[in-house]
Amino acid sequence: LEPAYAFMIRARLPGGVVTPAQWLAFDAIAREHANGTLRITTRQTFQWHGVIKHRLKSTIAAINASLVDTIAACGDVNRTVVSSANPVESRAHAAAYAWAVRLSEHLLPKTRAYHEIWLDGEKLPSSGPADQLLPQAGEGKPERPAAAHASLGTEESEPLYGPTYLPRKFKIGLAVPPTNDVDVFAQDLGLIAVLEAGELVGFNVAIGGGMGATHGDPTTYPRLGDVIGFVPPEQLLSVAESVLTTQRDFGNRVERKHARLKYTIDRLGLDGFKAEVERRLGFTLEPARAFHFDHNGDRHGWIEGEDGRWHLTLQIEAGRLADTSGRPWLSGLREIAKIHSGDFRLTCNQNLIVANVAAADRAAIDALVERHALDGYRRGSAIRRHAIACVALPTCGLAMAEAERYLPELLPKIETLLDEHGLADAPILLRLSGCPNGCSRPYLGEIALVGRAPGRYDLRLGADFRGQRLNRPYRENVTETAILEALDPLFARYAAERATDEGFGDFLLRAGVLPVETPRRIPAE
Ligand code: SRM
Ligand code: SF4
Repeated sequence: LEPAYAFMIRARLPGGVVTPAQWLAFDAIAREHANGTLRITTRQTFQWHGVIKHRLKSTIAAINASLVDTIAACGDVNRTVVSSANPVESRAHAAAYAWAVRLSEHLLPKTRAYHEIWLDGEKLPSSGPADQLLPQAGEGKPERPAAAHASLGTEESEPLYGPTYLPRKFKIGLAVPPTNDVDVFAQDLGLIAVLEAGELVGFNVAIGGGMGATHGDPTTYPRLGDVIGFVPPEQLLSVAESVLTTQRDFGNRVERKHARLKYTIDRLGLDGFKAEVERRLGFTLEPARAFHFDHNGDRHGWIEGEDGRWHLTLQIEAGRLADTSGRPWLSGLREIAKIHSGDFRLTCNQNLIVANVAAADRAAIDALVERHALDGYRRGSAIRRHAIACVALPTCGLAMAEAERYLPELLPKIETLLDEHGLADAPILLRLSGCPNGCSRPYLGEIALVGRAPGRYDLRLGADFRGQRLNRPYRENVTETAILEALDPLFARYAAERATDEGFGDFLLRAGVLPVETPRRIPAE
């Protein structure tokens, strides 16, 4: 008799858009095939935990039946492409999302293996909502693919990846300033939308971002991407392909710890890597355009879009949708999906946007939100609204300490401290990771805890709230008591000495608590 091995399944959901019908399908999969929860990830997709081995195939088939697949959601390939979740601002946001879908499709593995193993050779009939948003030919934008999924799984070999795929995972994110909600500088390939008169004219290209590190190994480190130029939309696919294939051909295939693009760039030198990309392209990149980010969080509550539709951002603690005592969130979202005619958008901050709501439908959504205790975004402290935590224990095999399950314990203690210093409304970016792999992008937290051992963390401080500065180590391998003792006097000083609108991380540098010099990469201590 085989033990009941349980697995995690992750959907590929470029840009994080889900229709109500898909939501209902995912919810049913969570209850019937998994552990009764849906988990929004830091790359704006869903994970199902606790899928028993003999149910893997039927679960993946059920996900595919909802016109979403799980191809390349894991592995040494291009992963789910993330894109600014904010559907509010402009048509440029829709265009950026469409590019996320297009990049994701373009860089997919092309062999039939996935379909043969999981779907008995069947292909998906057509795409979901993303397909409808793809820019049309003749608009100075790329042509619409015949059907987003129709070209999948037709090849015998991998035209792009070759027989040995990439040395390591590869991640792409698109940000639409002024919001950096995807943490564009944490991506292997970050694309910063450049808008002129509200229209998308291209992207600044940033390469070499990555968070993962190993405790005690200074040759591993988090790194922020470098902006190397500007690309108009029609050249975007070629640029992405050239960066990816340069990494494919030059990445370290001997030492897995040094296999990510960031290490390839540091080994070849940024100029050397860029020159190789441009050699493959056959042209040089235009100089980068000016850009500015305000913050890398989500804007909670209702926001009106330029077309008069409304969008409600809900705060979902650590992205976990479950029915727990006093928080019937999974059921609440199911009820919303039943009446909602717009779509849902997952954010890279593990939150959820009930998007594209007609003004007349807002009251009904609000009633369901309130009835199911999903209205925490109205009451919670600012630090709670922005906190994110990786999954960690019990399902993550790499976890050294708790993260998602620890967040609800830690938050009230930090809130009490903040309250004592009159800082309840201070939006401070808190990130928890159960190990230095950094799945909550902790090196970009103004306050971050990185797990070392059960109950012990490295405390890191001093990132900005824009995703443009890494934090620095402040205390190593400490307990909760030491963490709170370290934070207390810093909160006191922040309350007394901060300038108007000065962020906590910025203050710590200005006040001399932390070194001002911004290491572009920080060796893991
Ligand atoms: Fe991650 C591995 C969860 C975003 C860096 N990550 C894992 C695994 C699969 C553990 C494993 O390999 O056995 C975790 C599964 C836990 C579980 O039980 O579900 C896991 N990572 C997650 C998620 C679910 C965290 C979350 O709480 O939301 C995120 C899923 C993303 C997605 O939907 O695709 C997640 N992981 C990230 C991010 C953030 C991002 O991409 O924006 C990072 C840092 C960025 C980066 O890649 O540099 C990240 N995960 C890692 C690493 C370290 C990679 C490295 O370069 O060193 C590992 C370990 C590895 O790859 O060997 C890892
Ligand atoms: Fe697991 Fe570490 Fe990623 Fe957290 S940061 S989910 S503990 S691999």
